[in-house]
Amino acid sequence: MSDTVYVLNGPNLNLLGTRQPEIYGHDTLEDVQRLCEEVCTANRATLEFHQSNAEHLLIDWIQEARRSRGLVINPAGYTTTSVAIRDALLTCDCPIYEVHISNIHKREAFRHNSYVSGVANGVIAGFGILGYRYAVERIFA
Ligand code: CA2
Repeated sequence: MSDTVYVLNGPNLNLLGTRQPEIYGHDTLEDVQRLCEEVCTANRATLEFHQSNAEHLLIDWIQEARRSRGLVINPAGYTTTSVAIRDALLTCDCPIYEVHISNIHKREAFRHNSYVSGVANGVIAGFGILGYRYAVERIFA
């Protein structure tokens, strides 16, 4: 097991803070990275923080994370579509936490059925970007 924590972000999350602030808030993905970095630094761990709009890149990072300390993932739009991301997560030996900035259960029905939740150790939704901090803290708890 390595002392690296992976935090992965799916499609369009690079736009965080620039659109739909009523749903996603005003913080940017750099702010999210800073939160995660603080927790990792306090626990003498290394952070691998990534975002991609490409499913295959997310899968490559999940495979890298297989023997890491833990993996936090906001699959964004791939949450409800990607069997391939679920399959990759199933190969992981590390704890997996799924994070959503918004409360997906309060939103449209098509956002409710996550392929990831059934293979995650925990799911956080609706806590804004603090959800990422809680998930990374849980890895060290
Ligand atoms: O609440 C979340 O974190 C979501 O994973 C965000 C996804 C959405 O498809 C999920 O249902 C819930 C959307 C990410 C798009 O992010 C944007 C952020 C700001 C502006 C535009 C898009």
